[in-house]
Amino acid sequence: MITLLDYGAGNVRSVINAINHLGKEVKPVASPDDIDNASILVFPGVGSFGAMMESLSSMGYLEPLRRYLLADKPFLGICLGLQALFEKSDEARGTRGLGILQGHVKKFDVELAVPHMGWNGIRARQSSRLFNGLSGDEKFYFVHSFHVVADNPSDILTTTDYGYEFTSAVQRGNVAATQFHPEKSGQAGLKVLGNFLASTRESVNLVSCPEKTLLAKRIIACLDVRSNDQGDLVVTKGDQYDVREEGNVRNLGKPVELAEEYYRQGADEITFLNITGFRDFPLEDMPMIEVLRRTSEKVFVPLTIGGGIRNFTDRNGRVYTALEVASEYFRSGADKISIGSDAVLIVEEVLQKGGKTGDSSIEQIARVYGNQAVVISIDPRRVYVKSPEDCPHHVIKTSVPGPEGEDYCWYQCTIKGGREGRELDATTLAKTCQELGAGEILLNCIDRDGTNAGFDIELVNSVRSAVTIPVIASSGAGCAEHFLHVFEETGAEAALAAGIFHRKEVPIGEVKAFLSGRVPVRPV
Ligand code: 1PR
Repeated sequence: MITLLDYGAGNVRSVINAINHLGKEVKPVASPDDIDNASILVFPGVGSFGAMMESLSSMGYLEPLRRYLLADKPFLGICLGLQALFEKSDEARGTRGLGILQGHVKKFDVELAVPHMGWNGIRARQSSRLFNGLSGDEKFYFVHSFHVVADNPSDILTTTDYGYEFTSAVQRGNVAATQFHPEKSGQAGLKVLGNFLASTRESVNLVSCPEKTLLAKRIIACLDVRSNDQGDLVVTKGDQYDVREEGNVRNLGKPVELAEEYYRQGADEITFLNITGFRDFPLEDMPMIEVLRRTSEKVFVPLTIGGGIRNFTDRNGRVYTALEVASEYFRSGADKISIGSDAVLIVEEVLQKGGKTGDSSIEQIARVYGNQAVVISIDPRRVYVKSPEDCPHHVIKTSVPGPEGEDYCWYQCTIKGGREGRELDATTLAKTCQELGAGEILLNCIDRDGTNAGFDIELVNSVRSAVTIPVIASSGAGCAEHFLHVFEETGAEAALAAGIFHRKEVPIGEVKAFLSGRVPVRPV
């Protein structure tokens, strides 16, 4: 029996699913005694350092946890569960950590996107039983803005490079902890977790030791999901957001099966967009929750879900907050949620009021689940203008002139799946959402969606240069070269596609094989 320390802050579903997948049962900690009685303890920290330490303290877990660690019983900390082992963190000055390991936690000080999000390598500093079956060339999934600085070099198990070298895993006796998420790192991560759970494994060295580790450019498969006219939940795909063909909703397959297939092919992440979420309330659309639950039992890479995350009053007058909707998605296995229409309305209000309110869904969800868990999905459409003075929005000079020879354009935000254009541009939206606490931008493009004409490089550059959080370029991929273009010509951290994967034109493995050696990718 594996004991899981969950202080109720967020998604531990993925960790439970991964442990179950490895054939072990999980018992969540329900009282301080459960920690004293544990024989193998896994601690996936979620949220922020201050909130985590406060919760551990108020639930009476701090002392039993210290006792457990000082007794050198088998322990695996994940992400914040690694940071908790240290003395203090810049994220919550004045709050003490467990202090089992000497050192502190500091924010990334780099000119790169923060959070450090995606698949990066490791360089081993010592042998470990966690390394059985690994070569040292694998990449693991990271998502964090803070990293530990260990005073004692003998505690460092691995380091990773992101702007500079930082400690990505620690080990002292039977206590180990990783900054990366083994439960979200595909087969390599499952090996690490499996090695930890099988206490009999011997300590081994990694054969390979990269001179420099590189953050991979992520390839994301997107599944637009909705009910068809027969009421079945299907993966569909639009051309410029029109998903109907001869009057019927295009049916490209079953969501769970397709997600599993893309995981096997080497997708670095899977995104589900509940595309009618703006009109059908997701908590009444339970099949989508079920899709997420079943997918997360078999797919061990990050899962994002979007659609319908907003405040809602049902027909009985019961009020649901966007935070409640998001929480249900996280409980069902989502690692990130994406907000589309509501983000536009929130930013309009912020701009109108001249500042944040503190209670928007973006701020609330980021506070509870962390910035990295909040993705903003933008659905912009190109609007041509003759000169920048013609409109109050963020205008760019374009190399693709408009129908009347216009040399300038702006990208208009839309809501309700592109049905309604608003007086707001994509760049302003992205910047404002970052200020509100969003951790990533999913940048679609209605003009390119389903066209196979390639990503809109001008749009990606315009938004990428306005924010410091990662940007996912989306819409228009028609061949492997398009992925190379978007990575070479913009600073996008990830590229998302749907149609070419669904139509089986270019499998994910082929995209990665083409990119390999040109840009860093996670090997399939
Ligand atoms: O507004 O918070 O309820 O979220 C609704 C979500 O559903 C938004 O993220 C929005 O992008 C998405 N959505 C709504 N309507 C559609 C539609 O197609 N009719 N999906 C839609 C479109 C675009 C991507 C697509 C890429 C890549 N989103 O999902 O996968 O364009 O396609 P390609 O590679 O085939 O070109 P809310």
